[in-house]
Amino acid sequence: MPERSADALVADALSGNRRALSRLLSRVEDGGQPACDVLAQLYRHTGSAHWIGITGAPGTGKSSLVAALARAYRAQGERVAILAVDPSSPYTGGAILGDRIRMADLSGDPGIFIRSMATRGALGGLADTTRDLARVFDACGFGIVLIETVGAGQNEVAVAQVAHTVVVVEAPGLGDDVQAIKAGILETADILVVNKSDLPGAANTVRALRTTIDTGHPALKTSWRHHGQLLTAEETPAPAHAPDEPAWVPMIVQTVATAHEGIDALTGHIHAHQSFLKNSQSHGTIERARIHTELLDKLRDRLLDRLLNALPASALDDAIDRVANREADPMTAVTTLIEQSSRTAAPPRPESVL
Ligand SMILES: Nc1nc2c(ncn2[C@@H]2O[C@H](COP(=O)(O)OP(=O)(O)OP(=O)(O)O)[C@@H](O)[C@H]2O)c(=O)[nH]1
Ligand SMILES: [Mg+2]
Repeated sequence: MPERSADALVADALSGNRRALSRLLSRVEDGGQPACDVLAQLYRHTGSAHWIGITGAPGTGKSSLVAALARAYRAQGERVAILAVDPSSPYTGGAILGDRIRMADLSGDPGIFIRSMATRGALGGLADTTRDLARVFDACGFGIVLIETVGAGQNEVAVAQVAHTVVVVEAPGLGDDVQAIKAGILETADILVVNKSDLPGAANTVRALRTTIDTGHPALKTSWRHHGQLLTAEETPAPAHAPDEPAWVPMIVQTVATAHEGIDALTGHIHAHQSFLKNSQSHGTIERARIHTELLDKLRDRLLDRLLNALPASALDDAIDRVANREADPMTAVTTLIEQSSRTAAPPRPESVL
């Protein structure tokens, strides 16, 4: 079957066709120029959805929480998209969110769309792809986008940070100290959930989290930390929030996802964070900081791609050899590579000369 044109596919997906939406998501996930074409058309339709990242150590109950949240948002009349990002184990078929049964009663609902995302290679691009897929849902009228990702390391933290509101899930009994602290994801949290609060030890987990927050959570110093850290320290001239503006301090919510307990409190806190972001004096600054980072990342990627493509096949290997053999230092090798690429770069095609 011939590839549908970007125009037709986008129009069908925007009008609510689920098959078209599914194909659009695949096209975006596959990347390259076809993805760029559809994203360029979709972008102006984005900006109304709230993206909620659900992250935390394996087995804390993220999928259960996502299912419970999806149900709660459906009851509020929202259309809900669920994006499951699993960096380690590729999902197959219906094994969505690692638990078919839990999600089964959601999958017949036309107001819910569930998509799992295999990583296909480099983790570095995962956050980018997640952002692009969330944009597809956003454009297609899903007011809530739930992004589940295992908070296991820096790359997964980057995925969580794509979201507007980051919910970090903890559970009792995962060890003496709070797991997320080790993984470095606690400081990205806007809301902390102690799930499995029906189990012994929940109160201890809450206490440990509260102590951590009270003793110097970055949010107590800057309200824009997880958004603001998109800027490097040198690039950040001053806190993005107005000095007299209250900072957002992460709240702790206890839930029993499997029994739907605490879920309304959680959606309430998510809503409060959404309002905080919207009403914050620094809203525009935060948004610009996010765009700034995304543009720099994309520029870096594109320029690197262009440079590598313009190099003779063995140039990079030769440079590695020279550096390894102490014939050239790394910076000199890079300078040589840049010179080589501009020498061998194909002259611009006439039609692309402005
Ligand atoms: N007792 C209790 N068990 C729960 C609760 N929430 C989830 N579980 C159970 O914990 C197990 C893991 O739940 P999941 O929702 O798959 O956890 P997850 O964090 O998505 O797991 P991964 O995606 O594998 O990291 C399942 O057996 C759930 O039934 C809860 O609130 N209380
Ligand atoms: Mg899961």
